[in-house]
Amino acid sequence: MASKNPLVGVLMGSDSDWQVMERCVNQLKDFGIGCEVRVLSAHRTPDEVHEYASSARRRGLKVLIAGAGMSAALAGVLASKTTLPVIGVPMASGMPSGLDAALSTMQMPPGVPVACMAIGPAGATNAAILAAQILALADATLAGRLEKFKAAQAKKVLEKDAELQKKLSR
Ligand code: RP5
Repeated sequence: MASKNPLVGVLMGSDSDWQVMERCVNQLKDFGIGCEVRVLSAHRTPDEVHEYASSARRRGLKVLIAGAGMSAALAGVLASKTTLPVIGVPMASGMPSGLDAALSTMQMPPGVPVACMAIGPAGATNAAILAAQILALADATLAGRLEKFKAAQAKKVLEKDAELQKKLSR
């Protein structure tokens, strides 16, 4: 799957990660950000991962997002072969908590940074928002969409608060 001019590459280590990573892709779409989506594994298809990361900047991509579980190496291996910002999303597909993947994603050695998100669905959504915020540094229209997103999010919480206050005062 690929948009016409993808700015974000969304990768996942297995198609079993798609159910969670779909949230990331949907959030990018909501912001109007073109992306391409691939299943590539740092352990099972290392050559393809290297090739993807090495060519990503040349092909016009600006941010890479990698979802992976268990001994999650995908984000780190991408980061080792590109100067683009890499965002990692740990999947809870190994240890029930996903702690294995979270540690693998966040414990990168100095010199090879990966921005590690929360485990699972929250991380998948946040990866898209962080990618949007990076792209918005040079895109005022996108920055405006992010402002609206944050305002709508705050409005929802305040509405819930008002509802709860009403219930409690009965
Ligand atoms: C990781 O191993 C993948 O990212 C996935 O989360 C996990 C399990 O993969 P499958 O055995 O379901 O293909 O590399």
